[in-house]
This record gives sequence, structure tokens and C-alpha cells, in this order.
Amino acid sequence: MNGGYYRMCYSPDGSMTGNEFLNAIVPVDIRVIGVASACLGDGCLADERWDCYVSYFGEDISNCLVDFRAFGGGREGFFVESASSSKSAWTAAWGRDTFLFGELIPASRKRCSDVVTAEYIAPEMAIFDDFDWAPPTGMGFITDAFTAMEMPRLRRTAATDSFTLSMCYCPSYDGPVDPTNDPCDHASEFIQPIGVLYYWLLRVCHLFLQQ
Ligand SMILES: [Ca+2]
Repeated sequence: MNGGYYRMCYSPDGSMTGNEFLNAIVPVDIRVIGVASACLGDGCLADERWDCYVSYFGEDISNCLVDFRAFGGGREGFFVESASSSKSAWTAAWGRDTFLFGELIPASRKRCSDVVTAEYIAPEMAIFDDFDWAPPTGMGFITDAFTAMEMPRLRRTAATDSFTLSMCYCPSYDGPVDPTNDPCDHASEFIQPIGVLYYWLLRVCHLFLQQ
């Protein structure tokens, strides 16, 4: 599910190896709109990590980019094959990791939208200052080879702890759920998982000022 160009190979005996006369490249190019990273495993893109941080009393300073730009700042190893409307958004915040009898119980992953299971993202909003999506209709921020997504500024009174979001991409996709014919204007259309965004917050307290 990585974006890019692909070719189709055909092997009549199903072996994909051996006699070259039994294998052939079908003369079509397949263009997949979406994000790709350097990882090659099945589903590994969903596990790519994005790290941002929150600084004490600097919560409203945005310094968090999801960046696939081909020139001038794009994250190394990442690539996007974008089309007319290609946007990024995120899920609800994950729950907290917990411990049970000393064993770490990690928070369960929030999944990107899936029209088959009819589960759709509900982006975390409360922890961010009020913002408008860009463009202001629908959902998501344009994220392509020319434009990075800058995460909204955090709400100082809400960003009091570390948190985690799943990042989801809409590869110029118009799904069957919403009534419009426009791509990427509805939560159900953010179908490509592109990693996990960790917001880190570290507080250091003076030992003698805690009394
Ligand atoms: Ca739509």
C-alpha cells in the first residue's frame, strides 16, 4: 500500500523464478497515489514513527511537521505520489500505556479509516488550539511534494502530558460514504496509515521546590 509506480509481472506457472520464458512483465505501469517510505515490509508504513515534542510553556509553539516535500525539507526516505487533493489527518489520541502486575500493557493502536469495516477516524481536536483545516472545507491538510503539513498549535491548558496519534493519509480518494464527489473531504477517506506520531513532554522539577 505504498505510493509510487509499479509494474506487473506475470508467471504462468506461478513460480516467479527460473525459466525466463515462463515469466513476463505485463506492459502496463501502475500508478499508486499515496505515501511511501524506505521500509519494505508488509504494513510497515503504519509503524513508521514521527516524533514531536511539547515544551513547558511552549505548548502553543508549533514545531511539528509531517513533511514529504521533494525539495527543501522533506523527511529523508519518504516519498509521496500525490494527485489533485492529497491530505493528511490523524486519529483520536491513543489511550495510555498501563502496567498490570509489572507487565507493560501498551495502549491499543487507533486505526485509520476503512470503508470495509466502516470505521472512520475522529481526529483529536481538544488538545489543539482552534484551527481550520486547509483547505477549510472537509478535513485534513494538503500534504504533497510541495506542501508539508504543520500540525496545529497545542492548547496550553490541555497539552499537559505526552500523547500519541496515528497519522492517516487520503490519497486523493473519494470514498462511497459521503455524498460529495470530492476527494479527501470526509473522515472515511483517510485510508492510508502513514505512521505513529508521538508528542513527547518531559518535565524536570527541582527536588527542593516540590514541598
Ligand atoms: Ca468525498
